[in-house]
Amino acid sequence: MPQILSGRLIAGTEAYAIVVARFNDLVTQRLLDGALDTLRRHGVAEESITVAWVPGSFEIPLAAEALAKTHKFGAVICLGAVIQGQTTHHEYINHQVAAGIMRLNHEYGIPVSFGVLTCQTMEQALDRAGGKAGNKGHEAALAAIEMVQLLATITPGQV
Ligand code: INI
Repeated sequence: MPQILSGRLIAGTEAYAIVVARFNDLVTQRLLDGALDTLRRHGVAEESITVAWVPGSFEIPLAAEALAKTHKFGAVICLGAVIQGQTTHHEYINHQVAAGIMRLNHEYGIPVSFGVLTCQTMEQALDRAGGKAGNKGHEAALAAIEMVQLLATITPGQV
């Protein structure tokens, strides 16, 4: 029989940090609401949640790193909404934010989840922030909980 490891979706006592970008806050406030609702529903205590607002998605990795560095959090959830404009500006933001967030996962060994929308239109973004395509804030929070629980099962001597 193989040993099957998977993270339960019941939060433990770990604290969670959320970094959320103010740019396009019509969308990001909804992502934040989705993430908070998910954390609460899965058992994270109110006092175990910290929310940090940053100006735009480009600033997310720096704030997430500062939070990870405190070693107070089991995971950091990153939320933003990059919407394509008339130039290629969004491409630079998207790539750097995704790479920055991935780097933090490896550097700090905690889940730093990617709830940053990369959309062509505001309509697409709203669809993914509680509209007809779900809520990516919810997904990012759920992924963070699952990964915290999974990593807790992967300890030397247990696997
Ligand atoms: N930031 C976003 O979060 N979403 C966007 O769509 C966006 N656009 O399109 O410009 C955006 N720009 C701001 C950027 O994240 C930084 O805050 C800014 O460049 C200052 O560093």
